Amino acid sequence: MMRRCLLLVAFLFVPLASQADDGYDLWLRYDPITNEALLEQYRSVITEVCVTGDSPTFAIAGEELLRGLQGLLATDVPLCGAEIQDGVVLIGTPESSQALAALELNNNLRHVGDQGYIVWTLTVDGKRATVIAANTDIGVLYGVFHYLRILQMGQPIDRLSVIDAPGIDRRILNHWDNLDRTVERGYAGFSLWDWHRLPDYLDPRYTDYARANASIGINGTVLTNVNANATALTPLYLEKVAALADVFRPYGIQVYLTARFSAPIEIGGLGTADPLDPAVAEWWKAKTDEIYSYVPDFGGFLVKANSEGQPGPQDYDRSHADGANMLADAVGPHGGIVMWRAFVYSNEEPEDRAKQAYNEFVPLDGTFRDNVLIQVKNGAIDFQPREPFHPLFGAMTETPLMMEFQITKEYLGQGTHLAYLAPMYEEVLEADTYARGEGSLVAEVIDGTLYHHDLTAIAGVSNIGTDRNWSGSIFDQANWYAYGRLAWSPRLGSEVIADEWIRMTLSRDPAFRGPVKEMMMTSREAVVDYMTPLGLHHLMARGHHYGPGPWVEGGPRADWTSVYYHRADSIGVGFDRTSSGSDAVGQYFSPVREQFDNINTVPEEFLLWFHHVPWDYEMPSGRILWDELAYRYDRGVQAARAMQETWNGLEGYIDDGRYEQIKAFLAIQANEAVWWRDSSLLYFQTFSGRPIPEDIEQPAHTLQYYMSLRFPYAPGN
Ligand code: GCW
Repeated sequence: MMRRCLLLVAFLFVPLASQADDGYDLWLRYDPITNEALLEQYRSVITEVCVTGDSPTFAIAGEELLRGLQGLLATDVPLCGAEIQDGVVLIGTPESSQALAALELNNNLRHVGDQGYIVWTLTVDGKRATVIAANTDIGVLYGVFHYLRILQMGQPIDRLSVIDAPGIDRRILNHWDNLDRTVERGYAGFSLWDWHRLPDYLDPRYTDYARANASIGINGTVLTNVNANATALTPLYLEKVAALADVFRPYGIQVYLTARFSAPIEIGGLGTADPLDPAVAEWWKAKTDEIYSYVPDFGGFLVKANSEGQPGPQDYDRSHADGANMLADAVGPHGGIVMWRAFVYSNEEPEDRAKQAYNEFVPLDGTFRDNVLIQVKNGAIDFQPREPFHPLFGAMTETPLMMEFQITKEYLGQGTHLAYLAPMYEEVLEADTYARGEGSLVAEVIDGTLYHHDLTAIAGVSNIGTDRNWSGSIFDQANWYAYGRLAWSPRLGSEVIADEWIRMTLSRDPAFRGPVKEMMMTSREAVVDYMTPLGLHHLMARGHHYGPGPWVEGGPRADWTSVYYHRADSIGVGFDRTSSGSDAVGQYFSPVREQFDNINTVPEEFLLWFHHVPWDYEMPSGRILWDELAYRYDRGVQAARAMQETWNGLEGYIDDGRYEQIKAFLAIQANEAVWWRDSSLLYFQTFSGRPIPEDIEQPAHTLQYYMSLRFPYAPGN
């Protein structure tokens, strides 16, 4: 009896910190501020909230502000009455608020366009006020989120002078979601879109999804997979799409769809999808008009054509421009756009796959309609842990190019490994193309400043699914967050973003933040090391891409094998893309071209991307290539273990639910890093014929063992 009582007592007094949290609230937790001095300061500056407009977006902005303040200040902040008081937080536009109009903010608002805002400390009607003002309702909502972020970051708020607007106009998520709710390369459960129950049942998660996206400025979503299904364009589905669009609209999020190029045949009953056939063009026009009748602010189409088996204009000997322009003419009158993907390569084409997109698209520059963007992956192969920037950036002057990043970690450890991707995004955005001389950054191609394009966009392949924590793992939420932040401000540093995310999502305690930021900032480099060091790429297992597969060869096409990319032989390893090899370097501007071409100047991280290097080549470290490769693989393992160790020392700073999941995932990562290192070294050893350096842990299994592992139901395939 006694024992049972004790147990009961113990059960009742579980400390708060250990309560399990599932991560659903993302970075919008608004946990109470515990720093007393700061809290007092905030409470003295904020006494009431004044919401001056009455649109659905205004309602959301007002609710969010109250919710955020209530959470952070742990007190109810009242709404203003007819007379405002000292300490009012006033949100509005010059149209919604006479007080704001009287302030003559127009000079400043002129600079923020239709999405930006100002957050200023001002005197309004003789009262001390914080003004969140914009030209549009959505600008107000973005301003509110910015303001709440300032509070979440613990920054001073008594003299605010924020003026902000997005660097890129369309900041879009690409969902590779299928109508059966599976998600291609998705590691966070199934698709959020519950097609079968739509439009009658609106899952509350649609609203939460929109809110989370709006909080980081994402304003577009492509609902369907680029490996497209024409059924999505039938009335049955358009009604469902419209229901989602209605939920998203007040959050400033536009809906887009993927267009299956052969839809006129599949759902239109035509005998062809030839873009120059008038009946085909007519069909798309009518279909597009129909879509706009359901979704009046429909954003437009995203198209994957003549790539990996998808139909396209080349099936009819037409060009990508013919295909894109036909669709552009259909959406154009409605203000829609076409995002035409440059991810095209052909098995029949003998050219190095890295060169094909450039070869295909550069000659078409100047032939696309004004409402067409070419959507280019960050690198020329495929979302590898590290790739040099795509040579198309800077190479097309007449056509707006948009960036496609992958947020879901198809090639970076999928659902479990910690790989904070912002440093990778940043590396690409900050890369200098030299297209117009020094300082022609990829970021400037994307934000339209380099070639003066008004139409600007960026896409991130979503990592969102039905998992309670949205992204499959807590740290993967940071990649969604970072993508949104960089899409808004392409020059914002990855470290700043990590800091924001940690404070908002995990803890404000400096003793926790420091080590966690360190983990995040080093994580992607660790993945590069234990998977594909020194410029190696595409060595993942076949199909699902889970785990190592440097031995993958044969099968339907050469460019779907690992041996195609690493080219290991008894002499050395690496893909010769120099001027004497495939000459992929020739697609870059000088002096990048010469830098990559020369083995003495190519950055070490791209060595084997561009050069076939002898095993005994002496590296800058003084080691021969083989030994260096072994040390890099091992360095990745050590880094993964270090992250694990750091985390194990951080128990108690956050709730047990999230803590334990992260802990388990880091253990998986450390084990899989060993798996990558050992299997890869054993495999490459069959070519190098050299021993794995003695001071490196030796593999626990044989190469045959690693090669025999099978994962038939690995997710996302
Ligand atoms: O990375 C590859 C993926 C495919 C994907 C393709 C693409 C949607 O393995 O799953 O298909 O790229 O980007 O089109």
